[in-house]
Amino acid sequence: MTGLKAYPRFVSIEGGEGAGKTTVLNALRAALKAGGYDVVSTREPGGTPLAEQIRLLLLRNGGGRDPEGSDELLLPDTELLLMFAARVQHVRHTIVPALERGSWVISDRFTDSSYAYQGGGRALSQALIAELEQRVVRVRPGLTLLLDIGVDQGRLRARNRGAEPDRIESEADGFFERVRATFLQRAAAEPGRIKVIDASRAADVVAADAVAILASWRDANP
Ligand code: Z5A
Repeated sequence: MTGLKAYPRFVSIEGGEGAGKTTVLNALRAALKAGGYDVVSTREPGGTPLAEQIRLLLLRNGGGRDPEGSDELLLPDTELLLMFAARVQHVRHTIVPALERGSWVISDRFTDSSYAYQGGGRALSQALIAELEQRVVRVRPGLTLLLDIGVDQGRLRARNRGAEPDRIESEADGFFERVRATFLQRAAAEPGRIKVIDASRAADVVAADAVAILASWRDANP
């Protein structure tokens, strides 16, 4: 991981669909605030006005085609570059300024999602993703919580929410199996940073685990 600056107060939450990232993010935020810390919670793709516009482009569902009516497909390489374009805006305008002020930053997804979805799911080059990470992102979280859940269970939870699936959520199960496998490979390769949490359990149990991991991380990185 040469060339990447790790910020101890930068925490990302990763996982597949329906893993419960939103619930965990709220619990971490509440725990830090109760300890008197300033917290910025944010998400990817998104986190700045421009990056949120890029998110709309990435997630709108036309079966991969332009919903304005043309038959132009959003290509996998375009998806990757748009994810990184949004991330650069997010890092420079939101994340690094907050960290430099001394705040904690909790992000719902960060670069590990690009390795998992574009690298694993779409089978794009992991080396290219690493190059983009090193050259344009240049930062990484000190701590990443990976909420791991079986694809069927996660998709069922997401479906039960009742919202229309977005463009990426409309992918087949095999895509999400590759995403999950890539997240787990990354966790095995970086056990010091990426902590795996069994997200198949009840929401309060998962949140309590996440808060406990954050508390010991915070105590070790005051
Ligand atoms: N993406 C990418 O491809 N490349 C990248 O680099 C980045 C992102 C950064 C948008 O992300 C998409 O962008 C995403 C990856 C891609 N596409 N997909 N798929 P997102 O994070 O906004 O979308 P998401 O992963 O689909 O979010 P989600 O389904 O909302 O997941 P979640 O936030 O982890 O779940 P949740 O909203 O907290 O919970 C889902 C439901 O389950 C909800 O009704 C909860 O009440 C319920 N829930 C939560 N926890 C539990 C437990 N423990 N038990 C029972 N029920 C629960």
